[in-house]
Amino acid sequence: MRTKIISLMAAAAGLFGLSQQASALPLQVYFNDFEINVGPEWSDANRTDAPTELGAINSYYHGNYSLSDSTTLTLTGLPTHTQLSLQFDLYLFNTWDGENTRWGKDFFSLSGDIEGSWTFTNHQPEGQSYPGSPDLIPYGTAGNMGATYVYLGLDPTGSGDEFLISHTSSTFTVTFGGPTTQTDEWWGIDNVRVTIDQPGGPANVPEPATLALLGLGLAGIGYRRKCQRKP
Ligand SMILES: [Ca+2]
Ligand SMILES: [Ca+2]
Ligand SMILES: [Ca+2]
Repeated sequence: MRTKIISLMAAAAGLFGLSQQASALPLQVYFNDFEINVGPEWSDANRTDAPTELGAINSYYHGNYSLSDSTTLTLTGLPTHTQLSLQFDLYLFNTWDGENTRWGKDFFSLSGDIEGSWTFTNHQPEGQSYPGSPDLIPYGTAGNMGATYVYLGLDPTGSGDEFLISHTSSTFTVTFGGPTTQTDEWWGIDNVRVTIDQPGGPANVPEPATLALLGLGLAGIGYRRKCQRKP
């Protein structure tokens, strides 16, 4: 499949228009750049090494997917929170046809706790429903869409946008869904990051080291009381 890649377009989730804020939530509860593995929190384990030209930015990503393929992220046991932010990079490979009705429409969708669906194109005159403007990074040598990719979103400096939602459940689930009814385009995701707020401020959430010291303190109290009961 790699040899069939003639273009690549990438987008960050936040630029889909739900939010233009930089991530401001303080507690990161999940991150995966897929360099090691996909992980059991995902419903599917596909993992692909990126083209050489992407190597400086990304290497492995979660994909490839096409047609009605989807992959679902499920996080459980989240601490108390009222807001949740999702960020990720989306790589769109080959000839995405956007709003073109003969060869599309080609959709990428989110469902579950975050809902949305957008068309993308890298060559059709009808355009796309996705409102953002990608950054252009040269890919290959020819100056046409077949030899370029478009990169949007989370960059190596860590900036980028996000989906920011009201969320209180201890479980978060989102499905990244298929783009198209055809077979000549596919996608992958990378740098998936989930952050939550901390009601009352970070000071109310003990860090692991604090919890360990607290545990030692309680153990010490128990030991002292045990000793005091001895005759
Ligand atoms: Ca990666
Ligand atoms: Ca196409
Ligand atoms: Ca198509």
